[in-house]
Amino acid sequence: MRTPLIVGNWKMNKTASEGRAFVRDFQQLVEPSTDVEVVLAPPFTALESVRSSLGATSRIMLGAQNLHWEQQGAFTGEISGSMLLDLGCRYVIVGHSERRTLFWERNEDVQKKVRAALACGLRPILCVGESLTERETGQTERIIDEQLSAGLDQLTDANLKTVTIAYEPVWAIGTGRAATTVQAGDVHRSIRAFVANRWKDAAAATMRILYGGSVTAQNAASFLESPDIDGALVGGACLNPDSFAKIIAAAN
Ligand code: G2H
Repeated sequence: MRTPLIVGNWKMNKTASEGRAFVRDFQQLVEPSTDVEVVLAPPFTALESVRSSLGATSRIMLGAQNLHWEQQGAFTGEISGSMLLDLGCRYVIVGHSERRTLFWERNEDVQKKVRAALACGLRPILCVGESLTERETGQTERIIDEQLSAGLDQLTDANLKTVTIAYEPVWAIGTGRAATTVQAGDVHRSIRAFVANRWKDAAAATMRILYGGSVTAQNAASFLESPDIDGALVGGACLNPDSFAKIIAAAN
């Protein structure tokens, strides 16, 4: 009952013209399908070229990798949710571990960003995940509960319906060392239990929880077969149209 969602997080890769070339190749490989939702999340500077290359009737959606929590004002270098919405974004990634670790985003900041996204009609993809030390010292559940508590704080049932969670173990990101399906499945189940506990079983049953961290065309199917894994947040492997198309095919 949960439509799989595959998100390509381009990170700081591809210029606007490279984005255009990607879409041209990618659209030859991906059949429009109602069985899986696909989101491309290029850098801000390529959003417009990717949108216009996709065309108005494309089923492939646009997402951003970050937003500021204010709508406008003196915040040099920042981008607001309404600006992203105006560029055609439907989704926005919030609290990615690279934002948390390299740009010092705290749970409080992530909370404000989730609320800002929802306030302007964007669907947040809230990223959570533990570091290797946290996993090895048995803190995985506590860390993720803290990230979820902050990120989802005081959300109404209606708001929660538009939120997606992405579980990305920090030690699996860009390292080529993906979590096992058992490790990912365990955490996904505990995330769903967290949501069921704070809201309702129905909210937990409809919540999409993606796995991210070294997903490839080779390992995607094994993750997507797991009943609690509803899609993937893909980094490195989404930069190549062929490998990203294969990951989408695995979700179909
Ligand atoms: C995790 C993921 C995408 P990669 O950051 O968000 O990247 O697939 O390169 O590990």
